[in-house]
Formats: sequence, C-alpha cells, structure tokens
Amino acid sequence: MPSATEEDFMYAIEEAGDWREPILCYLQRGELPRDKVEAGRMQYKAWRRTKYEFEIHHLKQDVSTQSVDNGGSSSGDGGDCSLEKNSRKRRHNLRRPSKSTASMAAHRTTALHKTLATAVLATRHLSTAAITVETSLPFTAHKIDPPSRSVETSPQELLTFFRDMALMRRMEIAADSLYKAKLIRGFCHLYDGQEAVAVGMEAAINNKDCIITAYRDHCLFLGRGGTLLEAFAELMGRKDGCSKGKGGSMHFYKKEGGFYGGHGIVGAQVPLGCGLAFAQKYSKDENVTFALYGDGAANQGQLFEALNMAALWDLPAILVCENNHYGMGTAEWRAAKSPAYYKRGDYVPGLKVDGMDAFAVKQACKFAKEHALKNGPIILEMDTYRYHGHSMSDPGSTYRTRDEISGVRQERDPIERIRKLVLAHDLATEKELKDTEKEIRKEVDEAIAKAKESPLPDPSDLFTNVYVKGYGVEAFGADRKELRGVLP
Ligand SMILES: Cc1ncc(C[n+]2csc(CCOP(=O)(O)OP(=O)(O)O)c2C)c(N)n1
Ligand SMILES: [Mg+2]
Repeated sequence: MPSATEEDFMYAIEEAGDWREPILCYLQRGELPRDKVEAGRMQYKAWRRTKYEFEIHHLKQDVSTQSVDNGGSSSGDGGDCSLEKNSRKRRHNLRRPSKSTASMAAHRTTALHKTLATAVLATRHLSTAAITVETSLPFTAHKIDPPSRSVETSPQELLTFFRDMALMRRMEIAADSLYKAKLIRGFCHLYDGQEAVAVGMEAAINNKDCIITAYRDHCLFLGRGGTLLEAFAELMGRKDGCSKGKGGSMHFYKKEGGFYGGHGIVGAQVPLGCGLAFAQKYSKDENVTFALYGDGAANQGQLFEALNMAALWDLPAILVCENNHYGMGTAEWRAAKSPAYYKRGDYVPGLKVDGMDAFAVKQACKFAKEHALKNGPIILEMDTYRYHGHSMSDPGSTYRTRDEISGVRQERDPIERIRKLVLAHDLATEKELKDTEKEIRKEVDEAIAKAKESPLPDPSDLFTNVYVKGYGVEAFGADRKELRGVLP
C-alpha cells in the first residue's frame, strides 16, 4: 500500500482547512494506513497551533501578509478526492480567489451605486412615507417569472434593518471573544456576514410561519424574537438560555416564535421542515415553513427526497439554500457539479437572490410565501458570505484569501449597504448611526453580564427533554445512581 508522505498530507490539510477530509480521501484511496490516522490528527493540531499564532501575530501587526496569485488559470478539477499530487499546484490553488466571487463583487459595485443614486433622488420625507428601493441585482429565476426589483420600504423599516443587523453582528463578535475566553465551549458557528438573510426573511413573514435551520442559528433566533440574554446564556450553558443551557450554540429554539432550531446534522433539518409544512397544510393554516441549509448540504439525498414529497403534496415548504460558497473548508466548486442551487429542484421552481441585500431577501421571501401557499415548494438560493471561519476551530483563511474576505466586506457588506441607504435618505446622520452602534455594544455587554450570573442547569435536569415522557433513561436504586434505558 503506498503511503502518503507527511508533506502530501500537510498540504491536503492546509487546502481543506480541516484534517477529516484529507484523512478520508487518503483512506479511500488506500494511501493512508488506518494506524496513521491518529498521527495525522496530531499533525493537524500542531499545524493549527502554528497557524493560529501566525494569524494573531499578523493581526497585531496589522499588516497584510497575503500574497495572492490573481493570474492563475489552474482549475482544481476534482471531485471530492481530488488532492492533486503537485505541491506547488496545491499552494497555488490554496491562494486562488474564487472566480465567481471576484467577478460578482465587481458587478455589484456598479449596481449598488446605481441604487444609491436612485435613493438620493427619492423622497426625503422622514415620516411614514413609503420609499422604493431597487435590489442590488435582478433575481435569476428557474421555471418561474421573477419578482420585481423594486421593493417598498419605509424609514422605520430601513432604520430597523440597520439596528437589527448591527445587533446581530455585535452579538456574534462578542460570542467570538467569549469563546476565546473559554466561557463558551463546544461547537460554535457564527453568522456575521449573513445577517441580511435573517433580517430580510423576517420582514416578509410572521411568527406563525416557521423557520428551521442548521447549527448557524444565533441570529435567526434573535430575528424570531429571542433575547440577547437567552442567546448568551445558552451559549454559556446557563439555565436562562433558550434551551435551558442544555443545547448550546447549535440548538437554539423558540417554538412560540415559530423557530424550530438549531440542528447539528447537516441537511437533517430539511425533511423536518417539510414535516412542519405538512402540518401547516394539514391544519389548513395560511402559513409556510422556511427550511434553511448550506451549500454543503445542498447535495444531500435527504434534501431531494423531502423535496419530492413536498412537491408531490404541494406543501408550503420554502427551501432556502444559504450559499456562503464554502462547506467546512470546501469551496463549492470542489463539492458540487452544479452550484446553481436554485435550479437543483429540477421540477421545483427556484430563485437566485443577493443574500447580502436585505431588501432582495425580503422581496424574494414575500414572493416565495405567496407562491408556496398557492402552488407548493420553491427554492431560494441566497448568495451570501460568512466572515468568520466555519466554526471556532477554523481560522477561515486557509481555503480562501484574505483579499476575498476583505473584498466582500468592502463591496457587499449587508450593514454598510443599509447605512448608505439611511444616509442617502437623510433618515439619520453618520453620528446617529455610530451612537446606535455604541448603544448596541452596551446592550450586548449588559446581556453578557446578566447571562454570566445565570446558574448552570441542575444535575436533575440532565435527562429532561431528551425522550418522550415515560421513555428514555431512568435512574433507580437506593441512591438513584443506577440508570436503565426504557424503550417504547
Ligand atoms: C451528516 C453530516 N455530515 C457531516 C457533518 C460535518 N459538518 C458540519 S458542518 C459541515 C459543512 C456544511 O456546510 P454548509 O452546508 O455549506 O453550511 P455552512 O457551514 O456553510 O453554513 C460539515 C461537513 C455533519 N455535521 N453532519
Ligand atoms: Mg456553506
């Protein structure tokens, strides 16, 4: 059996930003004896430590370290196991900015300026006068006529969008610090960059419509009416958390707000979401379910099985692919033969939406709700971006360039877009918006302080809300220390 060299292995890890994928690939190709897996994992840990120190060092120095090769024509041609042999080529691929992101960013600058120009000319009445804004890009549709690019809004909505997104951003940045201070443990996936999806979707629906998502759930929870205290307490495993401190980052819920979690198994929430839509149709509610999943989940079989049933029974299910262009560390072009996720429903219509534009999201969700109530499922692909790494163990800069990240921040940031609109409409001054951000910072700090005072869950809560009452694990014996499983 040929063995992978240490160099081969390290390059593969660097490229994937994770040790699991390369190990799996080498195992599948028979190039890595099973007994070397642990050794590979240790190598990965050492590499991560060095990488982390390197990043902190450069952040402190505030210098750009990135040597980006923009002129590359190499096209990593692979399927899942395409770890190329040539290490120089690998380095090249590692630094290669995503072609689509770069060209889309350029396209958007023009579109954004155009929208702002329109905005400046629009009415300057502050009151309740309606304002019309144009989406940054036209919608691209599959098997359906797209909605209009003109979106109705109001001064109040614009200011609320700004505040809500700034609050979400601050919450995620604070969560990052709490994690580094070891006050949040376990898994933690941040949503900064993707805020326009949560805020735009909320603006189009009501609390009887359901939302279900994966593990990147903090901001969707806030959007559904969850509080900062419930969020931070949950993140820190405290009793006042929305899942009583027993779920953590990946398992936020707010059933009364129509928020059904918070799921750790990639893609598993989509069939559950279709189940919710089934219940809505069965009870003749005029409501719909938005089932969110990532580009990484978009190739999963269970998604298509659920979609088939939803289409067969005309369920009011809206499948929302939050395409942030990466799975854990895998760029979409390495994982999907067709990354046009809005078309992947085949017989189910779809819409591609600029997920960095809260108004485009709002318009698309309103349109999708009307469609789903009348005709059954539809897919919305939200073209979005996450600024942080996949999770806290991922620095987020090994499989994409710093230039790509800062380019998106500069050209497409969802909050900055709204800030410009607010200023263009004279709804607030720059100073007022800065003051709002300061206020938000204070609000977040206060919630954290309160969450820290919240106690840890009682040990007696260990087995509650795990199984249906009467089943599951039961303590018995004189001191109740022995456990036994009770099956239906
Ligand atoms: C069934 C399953 N396979 C693998 C994983 C490990 N895993 C967690 S997140 C993730 C990537 C998912 O990426 P994407 O769907 O694009 O969502 P994003 O993290 O970008 O929001 C993987 C492979 C998992 N949790 N569940
Ligand atoms: Mg993704």
